[in-house]
Amino acid sequence: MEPQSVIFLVIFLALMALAFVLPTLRRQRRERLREQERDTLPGAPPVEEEITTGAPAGTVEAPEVPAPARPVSPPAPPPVLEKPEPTAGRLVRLRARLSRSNNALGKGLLALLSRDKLDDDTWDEIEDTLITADVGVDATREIVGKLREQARVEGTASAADLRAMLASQLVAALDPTMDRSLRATPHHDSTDGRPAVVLVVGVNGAGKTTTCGKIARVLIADGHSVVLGAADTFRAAAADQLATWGGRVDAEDVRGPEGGDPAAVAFDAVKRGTETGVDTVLIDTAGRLQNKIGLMDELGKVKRVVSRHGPVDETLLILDATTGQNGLEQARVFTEVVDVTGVALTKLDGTAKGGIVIAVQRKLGIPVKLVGLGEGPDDLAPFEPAAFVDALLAE
Ligand SMILES: Nc1nc2c(ncn2[C@@H]2O[C@H](COP(=O)(O)OP(=O)(O)OP(=O)(O)O)[C@@H](O)[C@H]2O)c(=O)[nH]1
Ligand SMILES: [Mg+2]
Repeated sequence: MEPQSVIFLVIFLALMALAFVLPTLRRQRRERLREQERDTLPGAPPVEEEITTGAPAGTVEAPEVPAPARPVSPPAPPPVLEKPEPTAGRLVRLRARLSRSNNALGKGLLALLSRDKLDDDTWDEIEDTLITADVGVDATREIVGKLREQARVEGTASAADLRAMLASQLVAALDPTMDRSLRATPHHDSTDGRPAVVLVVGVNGAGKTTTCGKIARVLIADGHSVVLGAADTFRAAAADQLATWGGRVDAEDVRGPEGGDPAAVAFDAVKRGTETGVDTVLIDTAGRLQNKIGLMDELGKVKRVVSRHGPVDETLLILDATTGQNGLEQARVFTEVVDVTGVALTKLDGTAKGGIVIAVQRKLGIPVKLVGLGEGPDDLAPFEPAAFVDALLAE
C-alpha cells in the first residue's frame, strides 16, 4: 500500500471513531448539566417537561452551548405599607405654614385693623386686601359692610376684637351648615352592594392624581378598601403615578392601554371594585382645559359610562387655589358638563389667595370638602370653615 493511501485510511478510521465517540460524550455532558440544574433549582420542572426549541431530528446539530446557570434570586420581600396619619387636626398645619410664609392677608388685615382711626380709606383698604385674596367683590362688600356696621354699633373695638368679628363674618360667608362629607361610603347595605364611586376631574396640573392618592390613604386609614381607576390614558406615566400611590397603601389599580378609551377604563375599575367587594372606587381623569369642547365631551362620556353601574356618588372638582378667580370659570364649566358635587382646593399652602373658597361656594353653591396643604402624602385635610378662617387670618 502506498504511504498516501495509509494516511487516508488512518484519517478515515479516526473520523469514524470520532463519529461514534462524540455523541456519547455529548449525551453524558447533557445529562451532567441536567443533574446540576436539578440540584441548584429545587422548584425546576422535571426533565421530561423541558420545552425544546432546537433543530428538528435528522438535521445537523448546532454545537451545544451549555445553558447559563439561572441566578437564584431570593424571594422579594413583601411591600412595606405605609400607615397614613389621622385626618383630625390636619388643618392646623395650614395655619403654621401660612404664618411661616409671610401671609399677606393675615398681616395686612391686622395692620389695617390696628389703626387708631378706622376711616373710609382704611375700610377701602380692608376691602382691597380681601379682594386681592380672591374673596370676590360681592362677598367682600357684604362682609366688610357687616363688619363696619358691627364696629359702629359696638363703639371703639380693639384690633383683636375686630379680627374676631371679621373671622366670624368670613365663617358665616362659608356657610358652615353645608354638608362637606365626601360621599365615599359604599352601598353595601343596598341590594347590589356596589362600592361608592368618586370621579376626580379638573384642569391640567391642578393636583387630581395627587389628591386621588391622598384620599385613598385617608380611606384606607379609616379601614376602607379602595380600587384606583387610572382613566388618564393620555400618558402611561399618569397610570404609573397613580399605581405608585396605590402601592404605598395596598390599593389595587385598574389601567388600560396608553391612548385607550378613558370611559372603558373607568367602567372596568368600577366593575373590578364591585367584583372584589371594595368600599370605594376612585377614578382619576386626565387634565383638560374647560374651553376644549372635545375633551369636555369626553369627560361627560366617562361619567355617563360609569353611571351604567349606578350613579356616581361624588364628582370632585380639583381646583388649584393659586389660579385665583380663573378657578371660578373652570368650576362653572365643569359643573355644566359633569355636575360637580364637591371641590378640593389644592396648593393652599403656597398662596395668599385662599379667599377663593368663599367665592366658589357663593357663586356655585358647591361645598369645598377638602383642602390640599402640601406635596406630602398626608397633606390633605377635610375642610372646616372655622379652622380655615383662623389659618387664613394668621399673621
Ligand atoms: N404645594 C402643593 N403642591 C401640590 C398640592 N397638590 C398637588 N401638588 C403638586 O402639584 C403637581 C401636580 O399634581 P398632579 O397630582 O400630578 O396634578 P394632576 O391634576 O393630576 O395633573 P395632570 O394629570 O397632568 O392634569 C405635583 O407636583 C403635586 O405634588 C398641594 O396641595 N400643595
Ligand atoms: Mg394626573
